[in-house]
Amino acid sequence: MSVNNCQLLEFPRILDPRGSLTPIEGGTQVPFDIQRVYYIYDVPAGASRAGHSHRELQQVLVAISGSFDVHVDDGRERKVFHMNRPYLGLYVPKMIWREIDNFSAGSVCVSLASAHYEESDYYRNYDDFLQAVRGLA
Ligand code: T46
Repeated sequence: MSVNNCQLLEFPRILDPRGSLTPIEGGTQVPFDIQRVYYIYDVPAGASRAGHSHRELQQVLVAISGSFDVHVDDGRERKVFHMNRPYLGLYVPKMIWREIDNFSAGSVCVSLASAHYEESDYYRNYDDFLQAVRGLA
């Protein structure tokens, strides 16, 4: 898997004098069926999240409110995405190391995930991730 497979997805925006609405449908706006949604909020200044990879899980990360940076790494190349629009999602496929930092005050990161939570799906140690990536290459 390559960081070039990490892509920004633009979701529909239904603009209205009452406010804006963005629908996200699994299998249509995101390239998998959504099995789980979780969100990260109340992040203290200077904190970072993630710092791991998934063996199989695919996700889409959305800055529903505020902004943050997502650093992605395939073991060879790295990229950074600054997320700051509620109608943009970052697709992160399996076997990509990710870290999230630079959260603005009050920001909320929503994750749409392709599977239920499974701790055995994680690489939480970077060296283990690198070994796995090299083994697959
Ligand atoms: C990711 C980034 C963006 C659960 O019980 N259920 C869940 O669905 C999740 C995601 C976590 N947990 C438990 C596991 C840990 O005891 O919540 C605790 C914190 O999880 P973690 O340290 O993995 O949180 P982050 O913010 O470092 O990472 C999470 C996701 O785990 C990960 O898939 O890509 O958000």
